[in-house]
Amino acid sequence: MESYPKLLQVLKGNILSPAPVWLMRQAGRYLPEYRALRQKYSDFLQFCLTPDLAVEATLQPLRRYDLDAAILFSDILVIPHALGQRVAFHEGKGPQLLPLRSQQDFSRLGLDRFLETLSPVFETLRRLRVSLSPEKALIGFAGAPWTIFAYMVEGGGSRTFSQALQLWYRDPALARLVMDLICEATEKYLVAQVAAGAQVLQLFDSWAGVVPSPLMEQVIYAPTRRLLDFLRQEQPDIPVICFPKGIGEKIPTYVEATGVTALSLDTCVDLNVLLPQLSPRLPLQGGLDPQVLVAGGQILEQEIRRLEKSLAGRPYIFNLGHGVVPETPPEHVAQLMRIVRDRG
Ligand code: 1CP
Repeated sequence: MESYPKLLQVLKGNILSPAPVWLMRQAGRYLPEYRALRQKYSDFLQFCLTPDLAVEATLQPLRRYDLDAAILFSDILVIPHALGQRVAFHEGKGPQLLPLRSQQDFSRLGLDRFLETLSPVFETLRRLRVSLSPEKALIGFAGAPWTIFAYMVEGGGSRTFSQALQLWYRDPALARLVMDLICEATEKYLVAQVAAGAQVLQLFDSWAGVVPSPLMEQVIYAPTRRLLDFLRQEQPDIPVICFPKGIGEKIPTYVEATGVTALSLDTCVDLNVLLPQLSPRLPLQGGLDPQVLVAGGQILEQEIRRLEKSLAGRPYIFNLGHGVVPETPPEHVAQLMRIVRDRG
């Protein structure tokens, strides 16, 4: 049992104190060694699809901090890329995709070369599994179907994703076709990640919060349920953590409607209101405001203790309520680790 990853113990429903810890976006731009590595390669997608680089970027934060898990270094937008959509990352501008708005745009996409295009990701996972010590969990991930749909239809980041929402009203038949393709692709992708060594999966639904209530069933609940049912059937022992960012008071409905096995909390939820509505057995993760990590110092300790107090008595994995932001001082992550570990 000694070397069985603590993260997996919690995901099976055990309560550990101190809680295991990893951080969303624990690799990336706040680390000088990542910026140095990244500087040498201009194309971010190719960076993600080069195992030497992706392995190195994944391991960088684990060399600095005693994190309980490594998360595959990649991006959620490798799925549209592998389906044949044009995806580009421009410095400072975020991702840009050739927007998918018509049946004709849709007809250019397909699964023919999907797994082949993503094969470097699987190679990265295989190499990571052998280089990580057995007590470190290896996390694979994908965007949740709606968040991928949002980027594919909108053509890039957006505050509202109005084009993506419009498609459900304007041409629901096409919207469903696109969503089905994304679900099928994501199923194949995640099953292949598990075959390559991922022990936990996380689904990032970063833009769940922009979806209006009447669309929630079609756009969020049904596709997520389909994906989780499929994974449970194919890989019954692999826990899936879902991160439906920004859905607030809809969380209990989301849990019920999708059958999630573990839930990652954003920074908006009021735990005093939410927790009494959730089963005490549901493993939870996250919640710390990434801006508190930027601030560091006393407020960081206060907020960590407040979270731990709220979540005491539940299976809980320490994490942020969203990703580490680039301006985070790396010393503050070291401080976070000391505070979280100093317990139990
Ligand atoms: O030049 C660079 O270095 C690009 C910056 C960058 C990085 C480091 C991007 C572009 N993606 C990533 C890595 C990444 N993305 C990881 C692995 C790193 C880790 O977790 O340690 C993961 C899990 C993601 C997931 C991701 N990509 C999400 C979901 C999580 C979230 O933050 O909400 C989303 C929405 C994306 C899209 C994306 N990719 C990159 C950017 C800047 C964005 C966001 C664009 C936007 O604001 O719409």
